[in-house]
Amino acid sequence: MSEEEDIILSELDDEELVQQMYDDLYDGLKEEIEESVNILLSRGWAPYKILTEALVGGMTIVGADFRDGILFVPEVLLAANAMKGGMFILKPLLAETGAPRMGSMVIGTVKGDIHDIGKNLVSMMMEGAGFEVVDIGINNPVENYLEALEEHQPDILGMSALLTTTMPYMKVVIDTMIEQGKRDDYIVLVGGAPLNEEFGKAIGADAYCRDAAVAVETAKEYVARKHNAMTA
Ligand code: B1M
Repeated sequence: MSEEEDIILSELDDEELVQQMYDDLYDGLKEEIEESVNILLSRGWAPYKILTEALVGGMTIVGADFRDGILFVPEVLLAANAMKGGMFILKPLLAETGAPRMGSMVIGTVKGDIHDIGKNLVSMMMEGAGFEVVDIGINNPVENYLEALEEHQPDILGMSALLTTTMPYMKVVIDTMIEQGKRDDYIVLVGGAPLNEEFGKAIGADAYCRDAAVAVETAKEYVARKHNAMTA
């Protein structure tokens, strides 16, 4: 039996357990990640703290080694799958905050891009904050966004991109909305690791959101502004 198999997760203290979760995420061990999430919950950790400190923290390490050619796509897929296992447990807990209904959002990852962990996290946090979220998934051409906007009439359109090659597609979506005279009907928020505030401004989005917490705060602020403008 290897040393790894001897580890009893529930016997580790919080700090050791989080370190172990980094290792387990790195190794794509979904069941272990799920068990650790449950242990941290039973120790009174807030779902958001588990999400950001343990899961996102672990994924940052995976990202660095992926960039440096130490990890490859199959391993990163396993890590992503393990992360999703943990997120699945936290999702209902984040949504259970009893927050009043704040507004609605259609969100999707742009065409050519299949990264969805960040988008899912944003959706979860938005739902937790009282927003109704329609998630249209990954690899969305402009038509998908327009159809979803037409069908659901949300307050907000959210777009996610993780690749420098796919982020310009956000402009295609916004330009099409302008052409069709629909741009000002929605608050457009964009996010994803390669973006920044300048890019958000340059493509005509209302705001760039650095992370899921910022997305929630920005969404609240813009929806309040919109409602104030409507009642003024
Ligand atoms: Co990809 N990948 N990947 N990948 N991948 C990156 C993005 C990369 C930076 C890795 C690296 O080189 N260091 C790199 C992009 C380089 C670049 O463009 N500059 C890269 C590459 C190159 C690729 C491929 C091209 C690799 C290949 O095939 N050779 C390929 C492309 C596939 C495609 O999309 N067409 C590819 C594939 C994959 C996997 C399928 C293996 C897997 C995705 C699995 C999945 O998502 N289901 C994967 C993963 C997991 C990553 C990394 C390691 C992790 C991404 C992640 O989930 N982060 C990533 C490296 C990295 O980012 N460090 C990498 C955790 C997540 C919580 O953070 O997504 O940033 P993030 O979301 C944050 C914020 O950005 C923000 O809030 C979130 C929560 O705080 N946010 C929003 C995100 N979207 C938002 C939307 C909003 C608001 C905020 O709307 C309102």
